[in-house]
Amino acid sequence: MFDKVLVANRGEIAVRVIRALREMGIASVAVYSEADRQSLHVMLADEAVCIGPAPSQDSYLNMEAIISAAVVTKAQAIHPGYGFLSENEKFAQLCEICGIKFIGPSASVISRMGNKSEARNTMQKAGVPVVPGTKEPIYSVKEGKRAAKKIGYPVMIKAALGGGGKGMRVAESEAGFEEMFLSAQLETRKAFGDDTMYIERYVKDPKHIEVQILADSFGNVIHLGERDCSIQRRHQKVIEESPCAQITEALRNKLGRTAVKAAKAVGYENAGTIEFLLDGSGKFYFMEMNTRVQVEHPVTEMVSGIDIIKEQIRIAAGEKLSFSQRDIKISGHAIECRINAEDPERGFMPCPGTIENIHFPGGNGIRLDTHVYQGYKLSPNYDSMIAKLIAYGKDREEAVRKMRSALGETLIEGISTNIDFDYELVNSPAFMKGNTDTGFIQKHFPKYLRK
Ligand code: MV4
Repeated sequence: MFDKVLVANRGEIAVRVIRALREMGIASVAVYSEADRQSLHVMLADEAVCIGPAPSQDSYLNMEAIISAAVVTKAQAIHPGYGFLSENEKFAQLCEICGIKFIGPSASVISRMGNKSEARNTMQKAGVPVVPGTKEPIYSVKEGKRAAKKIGYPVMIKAALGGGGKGMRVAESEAGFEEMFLSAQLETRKAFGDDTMYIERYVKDPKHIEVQILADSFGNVIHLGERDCSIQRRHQKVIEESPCAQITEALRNKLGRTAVKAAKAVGYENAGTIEFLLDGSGKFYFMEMNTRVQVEHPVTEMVSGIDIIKEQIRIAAGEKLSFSQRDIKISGHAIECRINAEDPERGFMPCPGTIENIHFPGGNGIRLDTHVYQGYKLSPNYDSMIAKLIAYGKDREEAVRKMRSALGETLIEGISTNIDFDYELVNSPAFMKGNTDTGFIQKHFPKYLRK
């Protein structure tokens, strides 16, 4: 096992990883930007190294500074968290070259899954279902139109290097294709310096279901069941839960087995997530593979009893998984609400400021992952998520009741947050029925999508 690990991240996930390291008896090294001197992850780590100015480009994305911090402090491994460098193949490669273990999959797997079109082809070859679509990269309107006609409208135009909704457009018919294709391609070129596109049949209002997998370096792969992350606002997840409320046990098992097959097909190592779209008729399709730990991993931890961060560290240290699929038992139900420093009255604009007063909820089955505290100053340089509230109950109804109670108890003064919005969603009849799909907010809360 490692003696010392560097955490190349900030915020709640850095705190989460540092706690896991401490519990495992491993020393932790935090890195921080000039804006984060007073951050909780800096205070909780055994050592901390300043890696640059506030802008992420100059600090949390500065590979050389982070590698240098690991070398100077003699850290043997780096945990990248999510976001920042977590899915950067060059960073994983740089770690490999410098003899520092990157806690995640190999650079080559990150790269192969980072190209969504290539990932699609790889999965199709492995027998994992994908939405009918193009195999060859598409660069022009002419090629695109020909492909779309074959697939059948409506189609979804996507960027090979896309993700999070960037470079993605729906074309309802051939008449609107050119405009949609060109705007998606322009967005892609600007964002990723690449204009490779692919096209799929459009699936209307699917559920976003993702399966958590763990793979060790001996080829053992298991899954920890699914999460329903359908409730999103402008491609930002708002509420996640596990298990999904509306699928059969047969479908659940099929999703799990398919995710394991997908991970094995790419020789995956460490924790990963396979994203699927599930349509109204129960058919599901591979979308993307996320080669990192996810924001919403706690809901899976609550229902499986497995500490995903600790497993990531054990796997990276070369340990075998200490359990098999048979040992995994999913019980109860967990729901997560993201708490963001943003103003629902102003189109969910991020609104940094100082947290003047804060009261965290608690009690049986309540978990709160956060890096903020009374007096904490939120920097405008980073993501607006300030906390994740997770409620665990013996069944979905109990989890919903606990979440409702815990949201009601939460008090954050000094900044605007989306807590009331979370409360409204959780209390809606549609949510209580488990009636989630990616059109949920559009359908039930259209006022929150205007502006
Ligand atoms: C789709 C789709 C419908 N049909 N692909 C959005 C981000 C990226 N991960 C994939 N996304 C979608 N791909 C086809 N062929 C609908 C979405 C989508 C979506 C997916 C998950 C969660 C929320 C979403 C909101 C809008 C669209």
